[in-house]
Amino acid sequence: GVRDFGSPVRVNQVGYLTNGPKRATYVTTATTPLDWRLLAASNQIVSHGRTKPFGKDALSGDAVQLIDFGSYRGTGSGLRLAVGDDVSEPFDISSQVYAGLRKDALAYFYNNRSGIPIEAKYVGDTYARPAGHLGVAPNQGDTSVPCYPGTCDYSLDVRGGWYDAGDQGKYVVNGALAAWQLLDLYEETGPGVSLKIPEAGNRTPDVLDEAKWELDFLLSMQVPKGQPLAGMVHHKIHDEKWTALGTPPADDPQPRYLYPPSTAATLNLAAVGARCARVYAKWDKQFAARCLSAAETAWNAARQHPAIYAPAGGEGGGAYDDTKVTDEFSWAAAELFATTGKASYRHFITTTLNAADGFSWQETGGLADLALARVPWRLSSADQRKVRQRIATAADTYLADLRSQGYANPYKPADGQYVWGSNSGTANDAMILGIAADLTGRAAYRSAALESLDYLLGRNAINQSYVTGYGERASDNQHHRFWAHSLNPALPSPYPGSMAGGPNSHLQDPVAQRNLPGCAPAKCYIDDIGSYSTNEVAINWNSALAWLSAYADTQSHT
Ligand code: G3I
Ligand code: 9MR
Repeated sequence: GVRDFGSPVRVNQVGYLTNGPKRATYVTTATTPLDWRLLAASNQIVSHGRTKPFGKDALSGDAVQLIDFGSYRGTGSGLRLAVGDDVSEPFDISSQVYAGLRKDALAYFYNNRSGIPIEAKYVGDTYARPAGHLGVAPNQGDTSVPCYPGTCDYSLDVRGGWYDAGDQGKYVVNGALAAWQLLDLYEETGPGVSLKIPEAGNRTPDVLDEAKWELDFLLSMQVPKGQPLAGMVHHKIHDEKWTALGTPPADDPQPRYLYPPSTAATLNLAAVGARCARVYAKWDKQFAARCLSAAETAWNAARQHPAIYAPAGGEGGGAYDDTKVTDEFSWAAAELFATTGKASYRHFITTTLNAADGFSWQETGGLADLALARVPWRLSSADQRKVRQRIATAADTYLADLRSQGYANPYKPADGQYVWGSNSGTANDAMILGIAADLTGRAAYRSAALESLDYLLGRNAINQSYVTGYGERASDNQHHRFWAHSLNPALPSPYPGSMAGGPNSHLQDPVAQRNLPGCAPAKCYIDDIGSYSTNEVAINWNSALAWLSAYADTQSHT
């Protein structure tokens, strides 16, 4: 049947920063300018103007017009935009719109910790749960995990870390990216907000405590001295078979295995380990030294074993397969150079940022430039300029892509298809825009970074906020084994601040295939717990949201 997307007036359902851009999209076949009204909660008209015809938005197929109400300087809550009889979802205008999301996007990580009870005093009764994977029956636990049969003959204590997503596997490649993004968030915004976590109140910033929970796990995945492939890093640890949705971590009865080391996992540990050494130097010297030593060991091991690839496919866990690791070598070299200043690493930095690739768990080449941008003192002024220029050039493309779409979005895939996790594409592109704004001072980049949040929070082709608890029409049924309320009312819905993967043209699960045949790329999304290819959550997606919402919140003070 025809899907009902609610009001044709599409806004950021959370709100707009008082000092930020304020635009909306109106779905209409009208081709001439129309009158819009901004309504206060009292229904009083506080601003008005004319829409701007846009035409057809390619990736949604919608005919739209644009509304710019940026000239309104007031604040308020429960505001709505109206065109004729069409009225948007309500939203706020305030300097505080991102204060809550900034914390909740990070609270995602505590909620998904493995190997520790999630306590009611931090998350409330509904979300509390016993520790998973410490070997308490029926769990097999992560305290002594054997290698997959026939692949090696030791076991490792790999407790802790974050569960990847809706499943309870733990994967090094994207785990390292997620931890890296939280470390970069810290470098971007400083100590930042306080979180409700057991470590709060120690002398380390809470975001670094949260990242350390994952880093400790990542370090534990390194092959010990004396074993074959010593210094390499196991690609992943996960269940032998998929468990059913609605299986909380502590109830997971599956045997778990360490899967063989890969060059990609090894290099990603080298990269995040190097970043860890720089960031924690000020807070925990011992830990920083441990990170650097593991990173250099990993680097040397990867140089000796440069082509060990994790296979595609498999059962009970994600593959995170990748057979091109020149980009992982380059990212690791850049992070190691940034931290140590050793010239020997420079020569291995072979990639630069480009808009088409951006970055993701699979494409890490662009991260080399983002690493270098954090350490200008290591570069000549000519090289600093080049890095800045490359980041600005990518940002120019994202800006143009955003402006060329009816629903402003820096993510605009060249093949016209949205990929699995497309919302992280939006958020990661926005991160690059934010960094470009810092480096160049160009206001247009800042605006575009902020407008990317509008897309994620409701100004899109399906009037959907993709973040639980944020917006009137927010995702609430993401694919998750514990947050499975829609299957079992005794279990909670996703914790507020959890971002769905988002539209995926390739319809890679049965629920999407059944419900979304023929969908326009930007509409290939369904808020159904079964749709893992459009509606899962993941650490490397929420880390992108955490970075972007922290950036946006700090922009409210500039
Ligand atoms: O690399 C190709 C690219 O060349 C091509 O143009 C494009 C379009 O077809 O596809 C690209 O490959 C995609 C790849 O992600 C990289 O973006 C695959 O089609 C796509 O299937 C793959 O999706 C990954 C998915 O696992 C399936 O492997 C997602 O990125 C990844 O985030 C997701 O991760 C899962 C874990 O496996 C298990 N745990 C949950 C987690 C989140 O859903
Ligand atoms: O729950 C799994 C999810 O985390 C993965 O992203 C997805 C793709 O690897 O697989 C999900 O597990 C499904 C499996 O692939 C097929 N049988 C049903 C599983 C969902 O319960």
